[in-house]
Amino acid sequence: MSGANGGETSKAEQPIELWTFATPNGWKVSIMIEELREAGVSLPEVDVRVVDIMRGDQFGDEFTALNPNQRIPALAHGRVKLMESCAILLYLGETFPTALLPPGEDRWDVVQWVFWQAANVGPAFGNKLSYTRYLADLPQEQRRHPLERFGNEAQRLLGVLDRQLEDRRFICGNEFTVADIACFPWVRGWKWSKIDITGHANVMRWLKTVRARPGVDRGLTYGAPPGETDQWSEETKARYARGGALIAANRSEDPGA
Ligand SMILES: N[C@@H](CCC(=O)N[C@@H](CS)C(=O)NCC(=O)O)C(=O)O
Repeated sequence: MSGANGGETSKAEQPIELWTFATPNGWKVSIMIEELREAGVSLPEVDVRVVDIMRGDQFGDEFTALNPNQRIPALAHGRVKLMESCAILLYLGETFPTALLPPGEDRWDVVQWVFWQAANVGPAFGNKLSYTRYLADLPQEQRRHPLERFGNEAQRLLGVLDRQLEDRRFICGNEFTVADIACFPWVRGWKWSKIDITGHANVMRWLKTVRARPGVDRGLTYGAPPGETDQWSEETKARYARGGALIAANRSEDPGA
């Protein structure tokens, strides 16, 4: 891309397009953007494009060209086009250097926890949520095994996280990093997914500490109905339950409806 002086426009000047929706994987990236701002990074313009996954926007041509996997979030920045929320966290962390993604050997500690979230927490919590809220109409005998399997796995993962947080303020030590950003939105939704975290005192303390950060607070507002950041209205719950059920059944609402 050429700048006004005919040279390469720097990354700091190229607008960022964030394609997202108000869900845990979407909030990872909006929290990252706001935490970078909190850390003093002067980000380029961020153009937030809402992909309403309950209407099937993720299957549209424009979004599919950006993200062949047809899941939010996705990000475009200059020539870089990215799917997968954790890849986006690492990209933003490297492009705009701060303590959120430390350099050198410390980086690997953070990276392993980011992968741990993507490979374990996301799938277990996401599946538990689906069978709890979105596939609630299935016969009980079809739900019993997945509910038990994903519920037990979520508890196992919470135990791992709780032990990691025993003598650390944040997942990788005293600094808040992209590892915390990756894990927080899924753990935060524990009441909605009916995954009881109250037996994990360190996780409860960490959740409160992370939630109190101004960058996290702003990041959570992206796409959320005003005033419903922490507590959805009955109407919003019903909308997510309906939309989630359609997604779980591989259908989406008629965009024209
Ligand atoms: N591993 C992916 C998961 C993305 C994902 O599953 N996104 C959900 C929302 S949280 C989605 O777009 N669902 C729409 C669908 O399943 O059709 C990531 O971390 O980005």
